[in-house]
Amino acid sequence: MIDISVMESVPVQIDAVFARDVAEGLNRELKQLPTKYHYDALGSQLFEAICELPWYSITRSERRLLLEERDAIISHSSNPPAVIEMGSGSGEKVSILADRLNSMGRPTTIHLVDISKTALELGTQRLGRYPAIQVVRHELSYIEGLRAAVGTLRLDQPVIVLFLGSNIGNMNAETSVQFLHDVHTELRTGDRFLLGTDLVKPEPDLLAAYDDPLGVTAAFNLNLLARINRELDADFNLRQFVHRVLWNSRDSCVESYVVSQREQTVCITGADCCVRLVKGESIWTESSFKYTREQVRSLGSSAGFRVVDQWVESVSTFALTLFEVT
Ligand code: AVJ
Repeated sequence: MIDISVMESVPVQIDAVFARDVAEGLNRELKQLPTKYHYDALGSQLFEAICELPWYSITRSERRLLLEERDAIISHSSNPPAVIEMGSGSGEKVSILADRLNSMGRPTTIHLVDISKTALELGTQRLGRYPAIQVVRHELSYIEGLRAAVGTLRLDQPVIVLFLGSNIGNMNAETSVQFLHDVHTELRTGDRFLLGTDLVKPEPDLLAAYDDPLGVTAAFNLNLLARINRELDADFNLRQFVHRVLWNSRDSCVESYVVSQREQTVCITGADCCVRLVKGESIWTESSFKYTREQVRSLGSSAGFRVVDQWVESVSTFALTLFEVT
């Protein structure tokens, strides 16, 4: 006799760091889950879908600006620059620059830094069509990946580091200043840094961007619970949670939560813990900070960068700011 129940139970390989982060966040007074865990294979694909939503303008605005300004961005020296993108995702943004670099005909290297394997695969595939571009991937966190990429550069090769898509928006004021300091530390005089930031806009527009009527963002957010179920052998009942967002005007960020629809206990076996949730209790999952143009410039300046230029997409207000290490 074959024991079907044994055959059907898929062994769960527990990632100890993920387990610890989840247990730690859920045992806080105000429950939270780390934002970066949204991006498993499904989460990465859901994010790509978000970028296509009419209510989420970041990606389209940035694409327009990159297309319009790519010569100003990459042609500051006679040598084509090496490009390093932190958080490259599917590689769609960097491919706009790659296309131009490729047509310049002189070989260069693009480094993709991302914690998502799926993202790196998509990015490598996309850049594969440019013969003059060599692609190097780094499955690492932003700064670790930046350091690894910088370590491979020739001394005479200019570099431009990209941090696009308002990825910086997931960092609070303190963390973002520290982060830009860390980026600055890794670079040499003359190196450039291009930062994409979403700007403050009317509240209804911000809320629709993070709570779209198709429910794609809700799926993206709730997938975090589904991922914990899959990878940490937990029993979140997804039908008992809803996606909620609010605009925090004091801190200037959109906050995302998953909210428990009733009193319930959830066990995360792989993290050795059970947590009790009351009806209406929120688990914080993400903050997306929004800036003014001046705030972006002074953020870079306070980290030691010189502002070279800033381009603003006026329709939906998004900014690309180009910095240089002096
Ligand atoms: C990838 C952090 C820029 O905050 O706008 C999109 C992620 N979350 N919709 C953002 C996200 C919900 C996104 N970033």
